[in-house]
Amino acid sequence: MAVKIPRLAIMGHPNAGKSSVVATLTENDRIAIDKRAGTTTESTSYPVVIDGRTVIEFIDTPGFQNPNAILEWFQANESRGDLARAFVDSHRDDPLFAHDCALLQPVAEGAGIILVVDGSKRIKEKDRVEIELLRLTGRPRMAILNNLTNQDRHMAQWQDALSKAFNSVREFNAHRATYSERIKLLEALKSIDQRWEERVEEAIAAFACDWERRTDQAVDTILRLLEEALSYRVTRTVKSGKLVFKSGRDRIRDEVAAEFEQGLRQLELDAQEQIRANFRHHVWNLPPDSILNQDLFSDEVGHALGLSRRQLAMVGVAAGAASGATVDLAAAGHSLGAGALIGAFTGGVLGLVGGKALARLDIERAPGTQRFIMGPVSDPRFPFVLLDRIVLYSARAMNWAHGRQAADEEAANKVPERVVERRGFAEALAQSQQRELARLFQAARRGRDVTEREAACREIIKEILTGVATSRIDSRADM
Ligand SMILES: Nc1nc2c(ncn2[C@@H]2O[C@H](COP(=O)(O)OP(=O)(O)OP(=O)(O)O)[C@@H](O)[C@H]2O)c(=O)[nH]1
Ligand SMILES: [Mg+2]
Repeated sequence: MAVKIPRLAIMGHPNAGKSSVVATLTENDRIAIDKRAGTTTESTSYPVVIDGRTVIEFIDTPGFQNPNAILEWFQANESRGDLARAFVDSHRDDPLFAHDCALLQPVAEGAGIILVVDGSKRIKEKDRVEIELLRLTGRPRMAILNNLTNQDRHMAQWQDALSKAFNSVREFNAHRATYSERIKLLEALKSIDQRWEERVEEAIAAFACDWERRTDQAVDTILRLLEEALSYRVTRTVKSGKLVFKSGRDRIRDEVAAEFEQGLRQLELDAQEQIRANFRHHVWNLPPDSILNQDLFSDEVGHALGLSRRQLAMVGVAAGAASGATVDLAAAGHSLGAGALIGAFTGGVLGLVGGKALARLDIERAPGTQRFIMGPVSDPRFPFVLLDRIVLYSARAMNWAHGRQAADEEAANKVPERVVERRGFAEALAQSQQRELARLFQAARRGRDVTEREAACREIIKEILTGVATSRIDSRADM
C-alpha cells in the first residue's frame, strides 16, 4: 500500500484540550476553543499546507459519545481484525451510532490517533475504556498529556496507563509549546508507525524550512523598519505671515514634532502587523503592563530597552571614529531615555535641538514662506530601542502558541508564573555587534547606501530571533 500523507485524528474527552492541540500544531488560531465542554461538534480536517503541498493532516474531533458500547462491540468482535473499519461498516445505518461512526471514519480509513488527556485529573473508568478502545483499533497512536492545571500528582499514573496502550506518550502543553516543541512532537510521531517515517521526516523538513523562511522575513521587516525610521522626515511649508508671533511658530513646531512622532509610531505598527501576519496570528493577549502596550516614546520603554549609556558611548565613539564623523554619537553619553528626549525638545524655530532630542528641526526660509523639516532621528539610542521593541514583538509572535489564542491568563489553569526580565536584547549583544548595528543606523540616518552594512546586521538580528524560539520561551516575550 502506498504510504499517504500522515493523518492523525485527535481524540479525547470533551474539554481535554483537543482543539487547542490542533490549533497549536497547525498554527491556526481560528479554531474554536472554549472553556465550556462540547465546543467541537463535528470532526474537521486541518491539513498543514506548506508551499502548496499538504505535508500532514490533523483531524479535530468532538470525542466519543458511546465509548462503552464501542468497546463492548470491539471486544466481542476482536477476531475480525481491523475493528474501526468493521465497526463503521456494521453501524453505518444505525442513527444511534451516527456520531461515533463519523468519529471513527478517519481511523477506519487509516488515520493514526493522538489521544489528548488532562494529566492533572485523576484517571477515571471512562478514561480506561477509551484507552482500551483506541488500543484495540490497532492504529499507530500517541498519547498527549496536557497538564491543564499544573497538578503533577496524577501524571505518573497516567504515564503508566498510557504507555501500556500507546506507542508513544508525551507531555505537551498546547498553550506553551514553542516551535521546537512542536517539532519534537512530530519527531515522536515517526516512531509510532515506521511506515510514516519518511513522510513525517518530509513534513518536519518542510516545517523547518518554512520557519527559517519566516524568520528571514521577520529579519527583513525589522531591517526595513530601522532603515525607514532612520531616514524618516516630516516637512511642512508655512506662509511667513503665520509665523509672525511666537505662538504661531510654537504651534507649527509642535505639530511637526507630533507628526514626526506619529509617523515613527506608524512605521512600528506596520512592521508589527507584518510580523504578526508572518507568524499567522489573529488574536493574542498582551498583559496590560506589557512594554508593548506602552507608547514608543514613553519613559518606561526608553528605560527598559535599548543600550545603556555606557554601551552607547562605547559603540558611539567607535562608530563615529570609523566613519570620520562624531557629531551624532558623541553626545551619546549624556542622552536620557527616548521618552525624555522628545520631551526635552527645545529647539524652537531656530532649529538646532542639541544632543538630547529625538531629531532636529531645521527651518529653511524662502521669500514669503518657511519650510520646517524635522528628521532624521538623531538620537543614537532610539534605533536600539526600536530594535528591541520589534524583537520583543517578534519573540511574542514566534512563541505564542496558536492554541493559546486570547486565553484568559487569570484563569485558574494558567501557565506557570515566571519572573519576567525587563530588559531588551540589544544590551546583551557583543560590543562588536552593537557597533555593527550602530554603523548601519548611522548610514541610514545619513541617507547613505546601507546595502554593505546590511548583511552583517541581518545575521545579528537573525541570531537574536533564532535565540528566542528555542524550547524554553524567553521570558522577555512576556515583557
Ligand atoms: N492552561 C491551559 N489551558 C488549556 C490548555 N489546553 C487547553 N486549555 C483550555 O482548556 C479548555 C478546553 O480546550 P479545548 O481545546 O476547547 O478542548 P476540546 O477538547 O477541544 O473541547 P471540546 O471541543 O469541547 O471537546 C479551554 O479553556 C482551553 O483554553 C493548556 O495547555 N493549558
Ligand atoms: Mg474542541
